[in-house]
Amino acid sequence: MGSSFQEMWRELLPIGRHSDSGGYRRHAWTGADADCRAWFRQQAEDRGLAYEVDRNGNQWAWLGDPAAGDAVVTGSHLDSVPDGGAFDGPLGVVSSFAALDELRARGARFSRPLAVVNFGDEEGARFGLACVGSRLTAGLLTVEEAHRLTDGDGTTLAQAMEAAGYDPEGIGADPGRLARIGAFVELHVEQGRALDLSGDRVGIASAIWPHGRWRFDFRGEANHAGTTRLVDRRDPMLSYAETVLAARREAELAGAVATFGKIAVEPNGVNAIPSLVRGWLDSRAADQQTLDTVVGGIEKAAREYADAHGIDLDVVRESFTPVVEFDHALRDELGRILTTASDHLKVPVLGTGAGHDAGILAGRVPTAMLFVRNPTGVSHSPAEFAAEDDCVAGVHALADVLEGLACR
Ligand code: HGY
Ligand code: MN
Ligand code: MN
Repeated sequence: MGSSFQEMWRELLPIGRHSDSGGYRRHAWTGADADCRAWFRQQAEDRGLAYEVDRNGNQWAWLGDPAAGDAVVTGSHLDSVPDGGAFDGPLGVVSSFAALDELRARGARFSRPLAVVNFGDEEGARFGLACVGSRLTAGLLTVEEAHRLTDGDGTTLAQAMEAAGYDPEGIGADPGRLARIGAFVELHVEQGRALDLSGDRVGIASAIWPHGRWRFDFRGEANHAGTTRLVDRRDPMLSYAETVLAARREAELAGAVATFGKIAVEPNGVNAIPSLVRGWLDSRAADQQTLDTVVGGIEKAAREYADAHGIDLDVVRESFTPVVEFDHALRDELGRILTTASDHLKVPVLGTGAGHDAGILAGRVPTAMLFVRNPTGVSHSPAEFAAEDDCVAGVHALADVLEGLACR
């Protein structure tokens, strides 16, 4: 198994890696994404698995007959945030194939169909909405909404899919496909240090915090940076900057998180007062009420700052994912399987503030997640890391889980 994991990992490593930053730019429907998809297809074919792409561009590799139903599905995503790390997403896909190899080496006999999946556009780096592939499949993103998505250059999702050789006319909810899934298990690198602190290699997910993305458009007046008196300016950058500080304050007060990580400025000239500052807020909290309080507080502050500077403000919620509680029965079963298989291994149960395709599917099929230790907790950064021993432990754990679920 170790060698199959390492070989896959080595093959995937150079794809979409930016030479200056060392981070990954595997954005949906780009050349790097196509290379990742070609890699997935090759893995499926090398293993004699039935390869298919669903109507939303998600890739599947099947062992057994999907039509038999009650399938056990595992996998994750291969796309990345801008300058992302190597592990967020790919660790789950590579571990899925490696776990399957391990089960075959063990001589496992499968009583349920098994599939490995690569969900498209999990990070939403290009079109601004996370988990597009799984949201469409689950019917949580309508076809009309999907067709309204555009990237920073004005390319629509449909145009991007078409350019990549996929049919955007076919996208939409896929309840028949979901009905054939009995359980979905996503393995993921931990995006925090809970496992490092507890001294465990592998954990099980309990819940995902509710989270969303809001776009704040501050509109003022473009003018000359050298000749416009300070008192005459309508500079949206000022209210934006004050709003960033307010976001930090509100999040601290509530024990939540709030981040402005992306900004667009017009006209974006060094010597011009901006006419528009567009900032995207990502905010997450342990519960809905707290999240509402935080975002409400940030918006209220933003309006006050905008008024004070003669700035027009529009706030649009671009996406939202409610709290996700993973299926308790499946979660307990994973705990039982792992503690039995690994001779009473301690497997902590952890919540997370990160979104996942597993969270999107959780409302439709029994879903669970495994986390693999991340010694620094860093994620969405080139510095993201997991030790090879821990990745191998994750593959063993996933193999045990798949065997426990699909071979009984
Ligand atoms: O943004 C997130 O939480 C996820 O990594 N897509
Ligand atoms: Mn991510
Ligand atoms: Mn991820």
